[in-house]
Order: sequence, then C-alpha cells, then structure tokens
Amino acid sequence: MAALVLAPAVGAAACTNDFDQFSVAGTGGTTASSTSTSSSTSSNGGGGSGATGGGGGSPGGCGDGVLGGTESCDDGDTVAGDGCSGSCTTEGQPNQCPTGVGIDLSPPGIWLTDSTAGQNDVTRGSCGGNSAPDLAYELTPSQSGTVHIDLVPAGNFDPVLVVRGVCQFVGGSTDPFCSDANFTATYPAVAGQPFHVIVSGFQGDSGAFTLHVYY
Ligand SMILES: [Ca+2]
Ligand SMILES: [Ca+2]
Repeated sequence: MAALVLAPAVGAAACTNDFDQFSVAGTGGTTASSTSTSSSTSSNGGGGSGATGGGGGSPGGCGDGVLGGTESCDDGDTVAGDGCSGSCTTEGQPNQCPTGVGIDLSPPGIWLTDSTAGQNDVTRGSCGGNSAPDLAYELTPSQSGTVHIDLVPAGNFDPVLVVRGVCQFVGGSTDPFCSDANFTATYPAVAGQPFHVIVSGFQGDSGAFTLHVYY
C-alpha cells in the first residue's frame, strides 16, 4: 500500500488574512485538453474564458467538463449515479459523515461547487476545522495515479482543506493533507480505494467554494 504522505502539510501556520487574492473567476483555465509542448500558436492557449461564477456565459453544457453557471458539479458526462447527476447536480449528502458523497472519479475529473454555510459540523481536520460546518466528498478513483485537488474559496471564506482516506477525524492522527493556507493538494490515488476531500472552515468560518479534483 502506498504511503499516505503526499504534498507537505502546510497546516502549521495560522492564517490571519482573508484570501482576497483567490477569486472564483477564472478557475476554468486548466481543463483544456491540449498539452502542446511546442510551437503551436499561442492564440490557442489563452483560456480566459469567462466562466465566472454567476454570470454564465457560454460554457453551459452539462457534461462538457466545465462548471457552468447553474451547475453544482460537472464530471464530463451526463451519467447519473456517479456523484454528479445527468443535470449536473451533486448526488448524495456531502454534509454527512461517514456517508459523504459517493463520486466515481475518472479522468479527466470533476468540478464541484457548493457552500459550507449552514451545513452540519460532521468532521474536522488535524490542522483545524473544529466547530465549523463541513462538506465531505468521498471519491473512488477509477484508476491509480496522482490526483490533483484545487480548492478556490469565494469571497472572504477562510477554509480548511483536508484530504485523507476516511471521513471522520481520527484523534491524535495527522492527515496526509490538511491546510488552512494552501489549497492545492495531490493525492496518490489507488484504483478502487476511496478517499475523502473535506472542506471545512478556519475558526468556525464557512462559505462558498469551487473544488476541482482531477488526474
Ligand atoms: Ca458544464
Ligand atoms: Ca455524472
């Protein structure tokens, strides 16, 4: 079994500032499929496509792998029962633990957006998240490999991002990834072995976010 150590946990530092530099706008840039290495025209690589949260705009289709204006998730298909419904709404109950949401994680990955405001306080991370509402997503990888997790909080939300095998916090343990300051993580996914991505709040904070989990 692979060691659970991944990206260095940066959880130690208490964060004092709001993350004003994180804007929800413009998170769509990484989904482009091209990995062009060389001399292709730079006009293609731009990607400032305005997939900002509220507005909408063109990236609308459910199942196109881009989070559109009214979608709460997009996993690149319109198949139901895999964590993201055929109309791109999140399936399951991410405000419960250990149930969480059962998501079939297959390439390229899944976009999720939600808010912890008003949710249940169901778990926490080893670096924080006490007495804060949480949303917990259980993802089952279809294949082994490095999975990337990017969390972008909206507005002044001061989150805690946790990535680990189980939903519930195990007292005295240290999570493979837990941070209130660094919201980009990787996880060594093993096919068929579920893991959890948990969004909690620093010092009880709550708010909206966009989450991208991808290979
Ligand atoms: Ca979409
Ligand atoms: Ca689906």
